[in-house]
Amino acid sequence: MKIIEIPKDLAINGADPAFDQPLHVGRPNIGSREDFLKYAGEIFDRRWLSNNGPMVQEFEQRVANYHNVKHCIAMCNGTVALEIAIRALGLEGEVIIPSYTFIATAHALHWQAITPVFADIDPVTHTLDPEAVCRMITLRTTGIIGVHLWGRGSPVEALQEIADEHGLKLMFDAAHAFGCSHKGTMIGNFGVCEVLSFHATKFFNTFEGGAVLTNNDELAETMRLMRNFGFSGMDNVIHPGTNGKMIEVAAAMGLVNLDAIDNVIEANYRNYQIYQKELSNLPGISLLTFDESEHNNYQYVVMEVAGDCVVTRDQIIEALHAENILARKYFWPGCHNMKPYSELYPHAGLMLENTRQVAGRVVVLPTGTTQNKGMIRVVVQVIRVLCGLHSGAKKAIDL
Ligand code: T4K
Repeated sequence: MKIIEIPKDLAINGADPAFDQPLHVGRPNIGSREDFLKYAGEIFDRRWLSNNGPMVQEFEQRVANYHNVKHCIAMCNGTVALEIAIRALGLEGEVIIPSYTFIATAHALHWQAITPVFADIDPVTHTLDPEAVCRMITLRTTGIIGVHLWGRGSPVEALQEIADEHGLKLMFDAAHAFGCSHKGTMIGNFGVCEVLSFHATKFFNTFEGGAVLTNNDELAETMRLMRNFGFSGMDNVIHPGTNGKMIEVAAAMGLVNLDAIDNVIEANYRNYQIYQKELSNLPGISLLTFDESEHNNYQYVVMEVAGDCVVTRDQIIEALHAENILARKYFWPGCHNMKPYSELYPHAGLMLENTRQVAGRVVVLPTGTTQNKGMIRVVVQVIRVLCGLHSGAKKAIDL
């Protein structure tokens, strides 16, 4: 049910503001169609579709160069890349991760009979709180997986210190952090390795895809074996493995999207600035900021709705959805409240107060190359009008 009226003069691409196409979080960014079709033609001509083909090799080189890291091992998706990295590192027993992340971080461990132990986050940065990590270490702990949530670096130095002190392996789920840096160093250079996702909804996509970035030669070699059933040469299997390979057509999409990356950053940054400007004076509403001295992809516009705001987070989500604006409550309610973890570890929430609060106040807003200024202004208008209605204002707050 519609909750507010959008002013008729707010045209979106010249169309009626009551647009039929929903505005999604996660609309894919797609580079040049012509180049993609050219690459697809080359793939057909070559009849080399998978198994470490030339496009995958070129793609890996370019992604590694982009992140200034020695190795990029491309995979079929981010989840399998996480699973392979976890296995290649020899993690077992318990591994500490945030609960405030996409479920894949936890599943990649559970899938391999490793216990994900959920540590709380910093309520300001939304990334692992090093002190909370220390509290969760036991004799069974073998590793820590930090998540660079929203593309903002985890506290890598503090986590590395903890890992070194306790003899733990440290790796990162960098699914959101393609092209981002931390203290001037590109993501991909922290911990033993870092895992990217190239899912359709990500800043950078290969339809589906993922990769592990590492500077460790031996680990890179092991993961290359593991993603291809452990094959070394034609009839020689020398390692346990699975099928984690990226296919050629996915790499082609990646090459095309690498060429378009500056445009995507530009669009995301423009959208982020509009949101920032237009929402900044609404009491109880704030946007998560980015350190502009770093490389950022600005892929996630994260709005937080404080407890003293005139509307609740869920009222905002409801109003936006009623207007076909599919904003998301990422990563509510936290992995520990989802199965099987809610049943396996029913008391995990006792140590996760910040996670509970942050998960209860976040709304992720649509952005990307498919959303123009007019669309962003409609999203803003819905939020402003809703706040205006609830604060008893006689008329909607003007843009
Ligand atoms: N670690 C972290 C921290 C992650 O965030 C993720 C993935 C992973 C690991 C695992 O990486 P992958 O194995 O996925 O490579 C989406 C994505 O499926 C998931 O990749 C992503 N994180 C997560 C944050 O978002 P959902 O459940 O929100 O997907 P869904 O189907 O609801 O799509 C989101 C929105 O995007 C929808 O409103 C529709 C729109 N959309 C989606 C697709 C696929 C499109 O417009 N076009 C499309 O092609 O998880």
